[in-house]
Amino acid sequence: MAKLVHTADLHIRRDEKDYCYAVLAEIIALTRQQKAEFLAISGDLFDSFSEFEALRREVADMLAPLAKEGCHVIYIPGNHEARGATSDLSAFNLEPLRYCARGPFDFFELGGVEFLCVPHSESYGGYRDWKVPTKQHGVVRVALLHALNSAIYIGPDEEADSRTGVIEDDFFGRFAVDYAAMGHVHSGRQHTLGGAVACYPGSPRVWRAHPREAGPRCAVVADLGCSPVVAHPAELLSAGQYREFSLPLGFDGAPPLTAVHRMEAALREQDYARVTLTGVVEDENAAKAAADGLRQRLCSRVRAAEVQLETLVASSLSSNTLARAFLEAIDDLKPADEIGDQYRRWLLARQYGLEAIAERAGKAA
Ligand SMILES: [Mn+2]
Repeated sequence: MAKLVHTADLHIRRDEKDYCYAVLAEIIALTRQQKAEFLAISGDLFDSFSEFEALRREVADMLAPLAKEGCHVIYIPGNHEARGATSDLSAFNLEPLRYCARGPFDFFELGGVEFLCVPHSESYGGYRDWKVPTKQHGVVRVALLHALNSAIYIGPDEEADSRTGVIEDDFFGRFAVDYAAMGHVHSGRQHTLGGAVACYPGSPRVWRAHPREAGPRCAVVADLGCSPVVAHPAELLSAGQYREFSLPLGFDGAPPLTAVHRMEAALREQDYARVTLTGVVEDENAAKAAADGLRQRLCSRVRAAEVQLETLVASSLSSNTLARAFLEAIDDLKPADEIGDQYRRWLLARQYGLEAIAERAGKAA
C-alpha cells in the first residue's frame, strides 16, 4: 500500500538558495528511494511571498521529474507564503505540482487515498459547516494542514509577529482523518488525535539559530497501508543541525583549546553553530579578539557560525589570590565533556563564583 513522504517548513529563500535546494534534493531522493506515491508539502515551502514569487518556477521544475515518474506532489501554502502578498496565492500555477491554495479546503482522491487539503488561514472557524464527503470504505484519508493544535503542541508559536490558525481537536475525528500531515511547528512531533496520527515533521533545515531548530532535521515517511498509519522520521544529512556550545574564557580572554578542538570535531560541514563565551576577563578587547578568531575559524568549517560574549570585565583579577585559587579548584571539577546538564551547572557555578569574587575585589579596591 501507498507510502507518503511528508515535509513542511523548508522556508526557501534566495539568500540561502543553495542550502535550501540541497535539502529539497535530498527530500526528492528520499521520496524516490522509498518509492513513495505521494510527497506532501504542508506549507511554508517558501519563506515569504516574494521568495514564492521569485523561486516558484525553479522549485516546481525541481519537483517535476518526480511528478513525471508518477509521484503525486501535493502542496498547500502556509502562513509564510502569504507574508507580504500582493495577490491571491490561488492565482498562481505550479504545475505539475498539485497545488491547493484555494480555501477553505480542497478534496480529491488519488489511487485509493483521499486528500483533504487545507491551505493556511488565520481562522478555521467555519470548519463544522464544511461539506467534506464521507470517507469511502477501504480508503485512507490524509489531511494537509498548516496550523497549530494545542493537543500536539502547546506553544509558543514559531512566530510572535503573526497569527497562525488553530485547528480544533475534533477536526481530526469529525473528518475521519487517518494521517494529518501538519506544518508550522519546527520541532518534529507526533500525536494520536481523534483516530488520526497527527504529525509535524519539523523544519527539514535549520531556519534560524533557535533551540527549537536543534536536533536532527527530518522528513517523515508514512506507511498508509498500516492501520493506524505508521510514520517515522528520516534524517536529512544535507540540512546539518543547529548546535549550541558554551565555553569559559580564561582571565586572559583565551578559550580552552582542547574544548575548542572537541567542539570542532563534533561539528559537521552543514551545521549551524552558536558559541557563547563566558567567564570574567581582564581585557574586553582580548575577549573580543578571541571571539572574532573563533568565529572565523568555525566559519571555515561549518555552514554558519555565531560567537557571542557573555563575559564580565574585571581588570587585574589574575593577581587576586582568591580568584586564582577558586579558578584552580573549580577547573579541577570540570566534567569531561562540554555538553549536558552537569556541564551547564559547572559553567554557571564558575561564572557566579568569579563574578562574586570580582565584585568583592572591586569593593575592596
Ligand atoms: Mn508557518
